[in-house]
Amino acid sequence: MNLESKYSYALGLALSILFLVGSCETKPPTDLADHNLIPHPVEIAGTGGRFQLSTEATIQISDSTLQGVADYFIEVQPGMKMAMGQKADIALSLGANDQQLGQEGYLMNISENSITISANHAHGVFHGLQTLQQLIPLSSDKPVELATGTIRDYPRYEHRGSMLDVSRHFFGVEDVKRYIDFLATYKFNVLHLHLTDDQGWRIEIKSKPELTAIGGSTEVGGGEGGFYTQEQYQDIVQYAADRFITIVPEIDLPGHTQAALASYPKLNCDGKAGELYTGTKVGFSTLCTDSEATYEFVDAVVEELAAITPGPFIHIGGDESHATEKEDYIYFISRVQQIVSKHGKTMMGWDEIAQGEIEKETVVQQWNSAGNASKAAENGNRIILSPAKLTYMDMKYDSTSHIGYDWAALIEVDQAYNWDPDTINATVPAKLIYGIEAPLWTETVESMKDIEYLVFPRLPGYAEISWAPQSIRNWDEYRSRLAAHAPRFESEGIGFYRSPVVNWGKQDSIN
Ligand code: TNX
Repeated sequence: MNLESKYSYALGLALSILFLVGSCETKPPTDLADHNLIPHPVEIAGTGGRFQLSTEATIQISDSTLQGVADYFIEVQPGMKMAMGQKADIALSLGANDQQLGQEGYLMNISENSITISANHAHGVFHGLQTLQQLIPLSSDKPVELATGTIRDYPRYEHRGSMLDVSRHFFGVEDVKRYIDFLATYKFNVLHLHLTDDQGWRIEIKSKPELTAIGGSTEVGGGEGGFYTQEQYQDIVQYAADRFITIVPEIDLPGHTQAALASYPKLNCDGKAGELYTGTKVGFSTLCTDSEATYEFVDAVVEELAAITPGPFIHIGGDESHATEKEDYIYFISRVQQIVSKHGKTMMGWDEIAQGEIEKETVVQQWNSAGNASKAAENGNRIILSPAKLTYMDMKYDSTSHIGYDWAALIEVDQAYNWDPDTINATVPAKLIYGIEAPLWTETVESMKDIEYLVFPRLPGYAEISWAPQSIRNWDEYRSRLAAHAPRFESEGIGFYRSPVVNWGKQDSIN
């Protein structure tokens, strides 16, 4: 090589490095299979071509029931518009003719001419659009090229949820909506709202106004608390439904009830109102289980809550009732079971409820006791897995986390991801695992910023556990996809925890 060609070689190399670095920022992968999708799709294959998506792309729907999902997509991808004519860049349709997709799965085909998403139900099309949104580079004000290929995708579990405790610290409607948006992006379909606890009653019950007037007036630390009017709750329910997310409301009984006991004297066995509580202890309060006034109260609450909850479930808590005698507890749960059924809903409860007689339809949420879950499984109940050691997002990541607890475990991002629901309980058959829920308890969580810090980046991992087949999950591969989501978190203003187990600097696409 002479000097001149050495120079031009070096210049060429420098230019191509520059180009490569630049292209990392602006171009999606050239092979669809090199995507950074979370959750990972069941089947994905590149076909080697390119599709150019213009900034003024048009969307077409085959069926008016898809209007809502198309509108939602247009809202989050400004610049797109509905196609009036025959030809569209993105075509959404029902009638995928693939039973295995169920209600929630979808097929996507990105060809050189167009993108099609088809499904059996609008919910599946919605999921396809969530996938597409992750494939489109951020803030794409120029036309973008997408790799061509096909995706066939459907969830592992029917119930994919997160729980938000709005009792220990109250979070307003806008915060809850932001949380719902987080869930929708990652294809969750349930938000479990922990609406009542010792420190606060957060849902208006019109026939029991003191519950919110007194019981809603404070929170952990003595702040002013708050509550949702029924109209606000219904607004949350609708916002969630627009994103195919079902709200599961929880009224925690018979323990975790100090806010109610402070509001209505007759709920106490001695007939005297309890004191409001703003500390963080658990297990000290109980409704009076042998008084009929208690069951009239529960009936009134469940009746109003059922009337404003379109989803099938009412969660009645049932955890940590250490102040209730075991036989009283068992009697109480069976009475509450009847009340929930009478109002047309299916009961859910924390794993302790399995100690008594519960109906087969009841869903048991395992957080602590594998023994309770096994008993429920013997009875044929469906189980939701929320093992505290693995899924409690209020647990610290490591000893340096500035908020959170550590009583169950320190849960680093890899530990949160690296487990198989099928091996949690030797005695629970896989077919009874209804799904996964990652709870966020808020004793130490005071603001949206605190929520974001504990939830991100663990939440996308729980999404993948509940969606993707175990056989395609692998931490080392997942963590580079997770790193590639950092710019997305940033563009949403999400203050996430930059876990040292993820190589945030090494992003191989703009995702
Ligand atoms: C246990 S989990 C609780 C909650 C606390 C949480 C704190 C469960 C069913 N009960 O009341 O907020 O621990 O980590």
